[in-house]
Amino acid sequence: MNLTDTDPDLRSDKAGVIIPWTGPGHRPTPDRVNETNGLVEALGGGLAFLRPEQVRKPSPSHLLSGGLLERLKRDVDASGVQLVVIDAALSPIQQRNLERDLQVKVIDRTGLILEIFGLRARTREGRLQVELARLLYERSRLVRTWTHLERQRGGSGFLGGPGETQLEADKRMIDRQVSRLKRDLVEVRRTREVQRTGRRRRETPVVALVGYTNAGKSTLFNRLCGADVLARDMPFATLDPTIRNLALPLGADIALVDTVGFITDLPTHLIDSFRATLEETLEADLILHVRDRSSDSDASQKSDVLAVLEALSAGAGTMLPPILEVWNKIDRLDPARRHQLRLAARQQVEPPAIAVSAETGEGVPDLLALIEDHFGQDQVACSVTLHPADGDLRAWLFAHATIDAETFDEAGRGLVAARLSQKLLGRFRDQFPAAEIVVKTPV
Ligand SMILES: Nc1nc2c(ncn2[C@@H]2O[C@H](COP(=O)(O)OP(=O)(O)OP(=O)(O)O)[C@@H](O)[C@H]2O)c(=O)[nH]1
Ligand SMILES: [Mg+2]
Repeated sequence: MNLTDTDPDLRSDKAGVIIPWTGPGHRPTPDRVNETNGLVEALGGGLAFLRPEQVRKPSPSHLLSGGLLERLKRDVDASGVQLVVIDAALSPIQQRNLERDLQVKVIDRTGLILEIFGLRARTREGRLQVELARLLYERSRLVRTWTHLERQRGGSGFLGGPGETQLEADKRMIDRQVSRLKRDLVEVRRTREVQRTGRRRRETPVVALVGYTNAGKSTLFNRLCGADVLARDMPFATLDPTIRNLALPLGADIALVDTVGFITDLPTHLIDSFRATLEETLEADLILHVRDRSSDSDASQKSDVLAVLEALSAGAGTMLPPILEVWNKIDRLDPARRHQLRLAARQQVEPPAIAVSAETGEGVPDLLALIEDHFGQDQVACSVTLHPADGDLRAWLFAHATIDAETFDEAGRGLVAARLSQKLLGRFRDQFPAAEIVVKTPV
């Protein structure tokens, strides 16, 4: 079995899907059912049946047992599906037992999301990251591979016999592949690091679009940048980040980044292997949190997104960048609700919010103005005295700051009036500790 290839069978088969839920209050909302539907359709094979199923007592051996399992078996036989998706977390044992009883391939939510990532990854880094996540996932579930391989080799189950050796060998094989992948990733990232340093040197503020999958990040990205990245009604349409420069109405440039979407129960192996890409988001100067305000699940999606962001920033030991909320898809709401949201957005201070439709463009000019305000906010005005030998200093100022005026006195000293952000001011002081600078009021 090649652990790293996307299983072609999964893509061509119709699937049967169960969304297990436990007690009251956990019944999946229509949006959640839609999401699962979308995830399974993203595999490309279509859907034979999908239903939420209340599992009062999850069985440790199968998750579903008794009548539920019987019914599933009947549906599988009747529809002839070759794939069953259980939209929950299955233990390796549960997965193996279900496969044995149903005689079809069974995957859980993590397996499903990993498959879709596998189909979507385009760049080398994206592919390496998905491969790494899949390997780590497989490694954590090796109990299944063990039985499978033992059966294949006719192992007789002696204590410490061939089966166990095979398990160890499998683990070693995966570990070797993991190390190789990690090395390749370091190499790919080094190349990207060079490009990022270039951006930083130009001091273009970076703004990252972040949000739940399907919230409309790419649609907004395209509208703002006149770009043409894939925006589709399907989960994880975007996997690899795209960056474009964008001129704000008053002329300042920002670099806008479109990123991979988040999802409830994002597999930890995926977070781990996408950490480098995701952490770039944390280096942004501003996060635009795009929310689908027309979705029933908007509130839970928001908290899932924030939980991932907070976990990432805790892991990286950094502060989260400032967040601006973009309340998207308001065109899908009735006029009264739309009006109400527009007002509520205007009143919300922490974080600031703006109601828009990326689809129709409504509210987008206000969004741009809000971004502009944000970056305008921390500008300070200052005047710097330049001596004839201060060529470096002058060059730095002209490269980084907005210059309002430059005058000279009889002694040949220059006086530059400039505006720059607090962040740049800090850097200026680090680099030129002896400079004669007078900071005036914030602009
Ligand atoms: N009605 C309406 N539909 C929208 C709006 N914004 C996005 N959509 C639709 O929502 C779907 C998802 O949009 P995307 O831009 O691909 O969403 P995304 O956040 O980039 O999703 P991922 O890349 O999968 O994380 C597409 O079918 C869009 O046409 C909007 O403002 N109004
Ligand atoms: Mg997208």
